[in-house]
Amino acid sequence: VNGEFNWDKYLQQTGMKAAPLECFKQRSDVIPLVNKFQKSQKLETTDARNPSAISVATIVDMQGPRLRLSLDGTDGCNDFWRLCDSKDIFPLGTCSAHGGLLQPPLGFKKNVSNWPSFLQRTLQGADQADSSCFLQEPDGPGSNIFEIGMKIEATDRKNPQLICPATVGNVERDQIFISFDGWRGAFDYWVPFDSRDIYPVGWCSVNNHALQPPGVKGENPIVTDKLRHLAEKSKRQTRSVTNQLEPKPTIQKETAAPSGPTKPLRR
Ligand code: MLZ
Repeated sequence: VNGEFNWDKYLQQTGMKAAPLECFKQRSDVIPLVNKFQKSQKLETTDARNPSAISVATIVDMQGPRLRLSLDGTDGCNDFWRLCDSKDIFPLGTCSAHGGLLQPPLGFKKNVSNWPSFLQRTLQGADQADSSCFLQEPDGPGSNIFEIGMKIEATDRKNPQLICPATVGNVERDQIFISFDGWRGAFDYWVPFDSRDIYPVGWCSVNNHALQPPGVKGENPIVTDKLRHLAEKSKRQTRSVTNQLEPKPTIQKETAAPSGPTKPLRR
């Protein structure tokens, strides 16, 4: 699925570490999410651009456990992706069961006064996603334990169909800065540590989702120096750990008792 890109090799080459699973809301790096949804099914979802409103959407594409949703009544320019265990998607009928009203989406093509009749038509005989498709969103980790320099997989928010290798470029309270490997910073963004747009290394491969290879525009200038420093530090740590594993010499060089004659050798 991931074509040429090989995380193991890449981590080795760069001397960097993958962020541990405990950092993520998306912990499943070994168990794939089961996506039982099908294209063209309808569901209810919060509007990505207006999260207080719930609208009707159609699944227009899928990649692994991700669904591309198009809000009914819009032109598709503001489609967005959700995981099949997102807490922001619901079976049809959920809104009214809770006494709510489905809202016309931002970008509704018609006059808002046409919404009730449009809604009725769009729901009539709709191919609806069964409630068994909707999975429970996992609990997030309680706190931000990401560290600068950790490698992750992240959604490219400018091309949200893409997931790309990235580096934690900075950490600030509950936010982390996503820095895409091999791009110059135009795609980078801050995100809460429990975001659904970041995944552990290996997530794409396990979940049958394409992973883009890193760009070829060199290292990210924002993090380059920090990362170089961290890479050096982690190499040094690895070395000193290795040293500790080797049997310690019983006699240190500087304090070593002379093994030869007690008097210094004359040269
Ligand atoms: N073809 C597009 C995709 C960029 C993807 C970057 N992802 C971090 C471009 O070159 O702009």
